[in-house]
Amino acid sequence: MIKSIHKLLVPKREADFHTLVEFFDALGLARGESWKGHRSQGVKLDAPEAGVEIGIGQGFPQADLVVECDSADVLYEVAKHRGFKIAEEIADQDWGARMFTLELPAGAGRLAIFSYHEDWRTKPQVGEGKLNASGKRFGIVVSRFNAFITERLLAGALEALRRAGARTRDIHVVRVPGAFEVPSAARTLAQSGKVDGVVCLACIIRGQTSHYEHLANEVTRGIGQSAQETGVPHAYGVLTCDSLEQAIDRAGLKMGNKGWDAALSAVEMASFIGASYQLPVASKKVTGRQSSVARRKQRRGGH
Ligand code: INI
Repeated sequence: MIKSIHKLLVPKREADFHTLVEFFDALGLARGESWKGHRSQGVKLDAPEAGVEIGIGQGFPQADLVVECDSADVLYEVAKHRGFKIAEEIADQDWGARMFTLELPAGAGRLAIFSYHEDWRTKPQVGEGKLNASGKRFGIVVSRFNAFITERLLAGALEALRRAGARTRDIHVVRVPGAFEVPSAARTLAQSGKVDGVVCLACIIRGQTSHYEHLANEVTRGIGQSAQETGVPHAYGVLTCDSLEQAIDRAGLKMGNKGWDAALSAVEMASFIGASYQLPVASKKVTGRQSSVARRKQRRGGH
């Protein structure tokens, strides 16, 4: 299975290496692994989505690397501010995007940066957080009780946060004895002011306790109350199952892992709440811009 795809840039001068790292940092890519050996050093900068695009025909960006972002205009200003050589000025494209290209230092290639136009008139005004965790900090509270299950939930949550763009150093894991202790630890993390979201992971199995209902209710209530009183998003990754088999099914890595699901809920809510959500105001008539539907149609038809 493919784990990731990275474009390799190897400038000759160390100064260019740092310029490139700072530039991609400034674009908002998330710092991934880095290393420093006796012959080389490197750092990975990850995007929430990456891959290979294969095209044929005309009108493609003339670039070695293509970045899609929320606003090409903002990144255009960043690029100019950092002294990058603009190869093609920012302009509306006939395929519904706004794009510019720049020369990376030391012949590292040409980079195209674009964003699609958004037109609120053609779609309902939907508000939602983004599944982008870059720059966000998360606390994970995980119960040691039923560790066989909860460690799988933890692995799923960590992988989901990393894939959504959170840096490993921005994820803080707290282990507690059992589900009952999860809400108070979650509240402590939320009140620390150092996390944008808390992921709560535990596993309560009916057969294991005569007070299953009390425990499950109390944990659920405690997590909800902490979320509401602190204003910090808490995600509920607590399995309440009739049997160990059921718990195993819900803690499978990748496919059906409640820890993974909870982590993505925390990312979405951290983005929504972190953006101090405001109801969008009906937009003025936008001229010269395409609707997203037209954009999609046109995109299917090519550049
Ligand atoms: N804790 C769990 O996380 N899951 C359980 O199924 C469970 N059972 O079965 O009792 C459990 N009990 C421990 C509880 O959460 C507290 O840690 C303990 O009571 C100490 O406060």
